[in-house]
Amino acid sequence: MSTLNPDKVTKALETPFIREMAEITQHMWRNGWDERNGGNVSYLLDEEEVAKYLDIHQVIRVIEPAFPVHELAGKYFIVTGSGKYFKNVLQDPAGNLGVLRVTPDGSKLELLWGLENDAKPTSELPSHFMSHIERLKVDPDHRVVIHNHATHVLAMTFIHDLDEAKFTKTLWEMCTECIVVFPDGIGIIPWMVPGSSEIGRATAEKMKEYHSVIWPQHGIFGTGTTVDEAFGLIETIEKAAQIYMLVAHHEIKQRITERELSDLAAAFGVTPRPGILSL
Ligand code: 2HA
Ligand code: ZN
Repeated sequence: MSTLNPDKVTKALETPFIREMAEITQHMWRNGWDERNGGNVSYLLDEEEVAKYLDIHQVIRVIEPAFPVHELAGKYFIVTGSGKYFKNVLQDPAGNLGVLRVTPDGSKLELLWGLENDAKPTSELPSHFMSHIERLKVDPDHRVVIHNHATHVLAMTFIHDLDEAKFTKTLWEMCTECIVVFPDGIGIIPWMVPGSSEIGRATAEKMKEYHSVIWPQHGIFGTGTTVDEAFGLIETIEKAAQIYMLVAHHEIKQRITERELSDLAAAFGVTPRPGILSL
């Protein structure tokens, strides 16, 4: 690693979206969800917000994405770097994160800040970009995609049926707040090679209907309108999966019933995805 200039790091961390990225990646690493270079984050930014802190007319270099992203033309993102460790983001934001703008024709990415020493954007950029495209169609306020290797979610994919309805119902049953936090349930794709456009397409297909998608024996994608929301969603799913892994091999003496899940949803004004509760 190059020698770090403490003033440069401090200045970078004064930029709200850089600080948010540095803090959230640190949280996830401390949770044990992002060993080595595991995990990646992308966050759609407003041009005005970026222009407050960075010179948006100064393109550092041009990066070729795996495929053109016309739907995201002109949009700004802050993303984690390929092969970078979440553990290190806070101490070296510019080496581990980058701010990118998609060119007007959607064919290239312009680097405006960070990704120093010729670093590249996350290897999962196809999944992130395709997920942003689909989530934005459903919710214009959508902003954030987070991928990590949440431990108990991953563990659960070894021992639980991967049917989305069954998986979702089990998670809803684990903690009272779950049905309120993710009434739309959880999407699950088959095991696939990561980093590819194929896994990106499969993930994004699920994002048409779900805020969160599980990659069996790998990890989870969570989305939201803010970093807190996307992270909070993953945290809640991970907590439910943890409870499942704690109780799965024990005799269950009582549980939240379907009637109670229904009552809960009604009390909090959410509509559970149809086809999961049999009431
Ligand atoms: O290496 O998590 O899915 C980053 C990843 C790949
Ligand atoms: Zn991963």
